Amino acid sequence: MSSGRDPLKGAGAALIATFVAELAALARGSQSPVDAAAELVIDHGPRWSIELTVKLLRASDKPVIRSAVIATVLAGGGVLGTLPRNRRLPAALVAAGLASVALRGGRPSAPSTEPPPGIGVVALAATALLGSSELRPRAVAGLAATSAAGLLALHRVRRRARRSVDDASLASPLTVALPLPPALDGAEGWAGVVPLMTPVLDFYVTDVVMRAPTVDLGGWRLDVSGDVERPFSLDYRELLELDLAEFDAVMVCIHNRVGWGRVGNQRWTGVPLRTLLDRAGPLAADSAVVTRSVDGWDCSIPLARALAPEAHVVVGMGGRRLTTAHGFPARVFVPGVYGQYSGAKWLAEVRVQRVPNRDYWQGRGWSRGPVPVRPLARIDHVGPVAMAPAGMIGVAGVAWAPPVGVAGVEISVGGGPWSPAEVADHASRLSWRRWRAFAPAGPGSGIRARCIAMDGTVQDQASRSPFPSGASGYHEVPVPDRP
Ligand SMILES: Nc1nc2c(c(=O)[nH]1)N[C@H]1C(S)=C(S)[C@@H](COP(=O)(O)O)O[C@H]1N2
Ligand SMILES: [Mo]
Repeated sequence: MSSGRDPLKGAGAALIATFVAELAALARGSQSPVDAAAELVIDHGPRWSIELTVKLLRASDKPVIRSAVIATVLAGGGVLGTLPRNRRLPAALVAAGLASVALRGGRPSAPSTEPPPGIGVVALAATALLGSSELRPRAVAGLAATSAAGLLALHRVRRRARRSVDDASLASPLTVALPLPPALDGAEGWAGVVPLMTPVLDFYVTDVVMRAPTVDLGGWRLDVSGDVERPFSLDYRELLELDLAEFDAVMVCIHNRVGWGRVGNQRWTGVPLRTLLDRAGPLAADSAVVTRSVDGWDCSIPLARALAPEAHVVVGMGGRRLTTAHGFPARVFVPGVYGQYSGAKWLAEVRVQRVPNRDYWQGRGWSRGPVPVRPLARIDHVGPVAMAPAGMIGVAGVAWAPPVGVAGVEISVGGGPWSPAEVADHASRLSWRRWRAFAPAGPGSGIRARCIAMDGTVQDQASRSPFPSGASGYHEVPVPDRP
């Protein structure tokens, strides 16, 4: 008969098993099994659950998914603990077998990141044995507490590996033959505007990996291949020896809601994608260019778009090497299309394909790409500013319309007529443009802003959520009662 304490004992044993599995994975230099399970959830979870997670948690979705995986393992252990003792081991082996198969069938990742086969089996068998043994609950509790501490320590070890790559990146300036003039737009002293260049460490991060891969430069190569005359590959040094250039551009995630910050502006360093494609010689003009990362994530753009001057293989951000979160050592970035259509971070391959590719996000119901970025204005500040005329408050924000650029921004107070805002200089049409205006202070009214693109397009007023082709509608912010 199972005693009332056995579910707890089972959960404790599951925690111990998780620690053992994580330890073995780290020793083998492979991916964390917990992370592999979390990525299975990301890859195969229903779309609404992923969208809800992104919506509710914004930036902290990954730790929450990871905690949910661990909670599920603990609950599983608890359930095993309630089984009659002689059933626990077979049940655990079946669960472990299923888990190992599932984890192995994950992303077509680089071999070194695959979770080790069989680790789940060993770990869960250990769980079952512990759970069914005559070990005193106290002893299990002690071991479980040690395992919890051990899991945290392992998490830190993995994080430290990433930090050391990032520290090296941030300390490595990239030199280009023709640097751009300093990024100034005349809005430096404006109250309430966000920086023209989003600081690298504040720049939004969107990806489907639980941890950014730490690519070892010694073994890294970029393959340019597929339906081309002369496939070739480059190592990091050879890539940096190509003609690097700087460009300023805004990157927008299609998950960005109106008024949100899944968008950032930066000065990027890279080599035109065209340089690589011309060298390889695509066989057919109607091909697609698929960019694939070291962990198998992919997206594709039509060849014509990949040959456009703004399309780049990017190696730097803010004048430094890329950090791991943003795709070290290289990524593809095509300004003007949403991030998920633009290119892979942790780039491994640029492949020209005549047959269409089924991109990662396309497989999840999003619009077939490449979806162009919708012109949008965002209000970042409404409030009193020095020099405001009597009864007026200051409004400030950014607007973007890549690749054509922002011609102007207009604001409307309380649903009234649109009036032009003052816009800062627009050094690059790919970049976002800062703006400011004065508005009469008054209770009960909202301020709206809209972007007018250089090609005359006026920001779409229809309110849309991000799925399936990007959010639209006006950003509206209430006016404070008093100036
Ligand atoms: N390898 C890889 N590249 C990727 C993604 C990803 O999940 N994996 N996400 C894409 C998406 S959806 C966006 S919006 C941008 C985000 O780049 P950032 O994290 O540097 O802001 O990267 C794109 N490239
Ligand atoms: Mo994105």
